[in-house]
Amino acid sequence: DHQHRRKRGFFIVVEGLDRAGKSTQVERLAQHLNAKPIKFPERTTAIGQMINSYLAQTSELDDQAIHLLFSANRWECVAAIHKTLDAGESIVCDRYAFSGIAYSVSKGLSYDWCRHPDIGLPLPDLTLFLDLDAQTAAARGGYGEERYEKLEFQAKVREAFSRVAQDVKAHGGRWVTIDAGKTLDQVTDDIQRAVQRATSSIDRVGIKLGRL
Ligand code: 2DT
Ligand code: MG
Repeated sequence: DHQHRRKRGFFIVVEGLDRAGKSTQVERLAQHLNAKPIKFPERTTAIGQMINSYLAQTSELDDQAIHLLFSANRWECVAAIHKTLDAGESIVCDRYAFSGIAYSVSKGLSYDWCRHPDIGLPLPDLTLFLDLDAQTAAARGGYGEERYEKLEFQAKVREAFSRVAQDVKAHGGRWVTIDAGKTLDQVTDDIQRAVQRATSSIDRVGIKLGRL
């Protein structure tokens, strides 16, 4: 019974284009909250290894097939996510189903089709979207050799993310856009403020974790 009264951890997702600064900010936020950092794709599982070789361009897969693998990669981690949150530990997650939708829609798949396999996954308490225009992201340099790391494609992804944001908000999710064009420390500050605002309101009303 005391298990039920223990506060669960917060589930916070960080999204954005490649080079928006997600890895650094996830690391900083996890440290700040004493939370567990995780990321998708989780490349170490059997499914994750298939995703990794697809991203590294050493294998080819149909757009639909890789979309479903990304989703399956989340589903195989759901039990561990719940276990962590139920134990009272918060999670800061680098990419989630919103990347799944945005990247696949940018290839021309339908929005509704892309959304379906992730229905029922835990809904984050808060999603922080590190927003940066594709030109600025590209100018930061360091695009690697991975699939999708091209200016033209990234511009489409940013458009797709704005549709995802509207959809999430329409379904009662908390989505906060952060200007990722500021300095690292300013972005860290903005993130911490947004998290503070969101988590204090969750504490007050005791909202349970929802579902996508
Ligand atoms: P990283 O560079 O962050 O490791 O991401 N992606 C990611 C998808 O296409 N679908 C998904 O569901 C997820 C989670 C975004 C690797 C690339 O994989 C893309 C960039
Ligand atoms: Mg990348």
